[in-house]
Amino acid sequence: MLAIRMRTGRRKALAFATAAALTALAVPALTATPATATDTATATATSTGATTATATNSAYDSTYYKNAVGKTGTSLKSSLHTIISSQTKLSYSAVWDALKATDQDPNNSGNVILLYSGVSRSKSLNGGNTGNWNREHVWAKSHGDFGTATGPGTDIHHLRPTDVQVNSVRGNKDFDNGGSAVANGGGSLTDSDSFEPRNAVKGDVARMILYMAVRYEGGDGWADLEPNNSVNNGSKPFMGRLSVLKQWNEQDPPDAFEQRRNQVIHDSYQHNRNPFIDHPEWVEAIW
Ligand SMILES: [Ca+2]
Ligand SMILES: [Ca+2]
Repeated sequence: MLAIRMRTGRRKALAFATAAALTALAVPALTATPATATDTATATATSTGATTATATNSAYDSTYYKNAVGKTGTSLKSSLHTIISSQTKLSYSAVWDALKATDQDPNNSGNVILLYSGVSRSKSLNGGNTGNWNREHVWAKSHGDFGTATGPGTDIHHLRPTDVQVNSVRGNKDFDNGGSAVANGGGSLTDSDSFEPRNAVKGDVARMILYMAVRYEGGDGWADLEPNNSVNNGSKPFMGRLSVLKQWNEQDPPDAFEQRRNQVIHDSYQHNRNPFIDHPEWVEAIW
């Protein structure tokens, strides 16, 4: 029953996404794009035997997402903003323990997986020295100047364990394709104005950035965070490059690790969800 319901739901989502693309009279590639993202996400859930994810999406569509399902564009973004803004907020010091749970290595409960390098490292090696892991703000703190006060700077949907030195290389660069290999970066690339994470987390990065754009709309004392197509955003409350983030969302659909992470944040910490992990096709529906 649940599987059938999910398929129906996804077909509806696909129909909306396709209709939106047709309405926009976009280039032909765009009409095919939502189908690819949707199909891949479905296939991933099936191939990993993630019946939980199937039931989860179906259940949340009729509850958590009920005021968003069926919408597109600014209407969808606005509804999702209202939904995900109801959350518990963490202090920056509480983020350490939260990340030990959300990013736990599925093969070693004493370790976390580092986002950019893919390395498994002991949970106890958190800190600021070489060989430690620290709290990377995927939406760089300077892009909107939110720092580490309780708010966007402590929102664990975009905070991830990273190697101290790789974190330093990423700095506050925007995301884009290209550059040379980052030392111990697991295949990540960088140049003077951008950072390209390893393939396995490209979609994760895109969905984190777009979560932040929907969650923070400027009405709560924080900057209105938005994606754009630039790579020299500096301290402006923008993050690029949107066209590339959309590609990454499609080429790297949510996997079991990312879905579990979303669930742990929802169940045990912030009690809100990243909608783009549950519905990657909503990226195209909004942007
Ligand atoms: Ca991924
Ligand atoms: Ca925003």
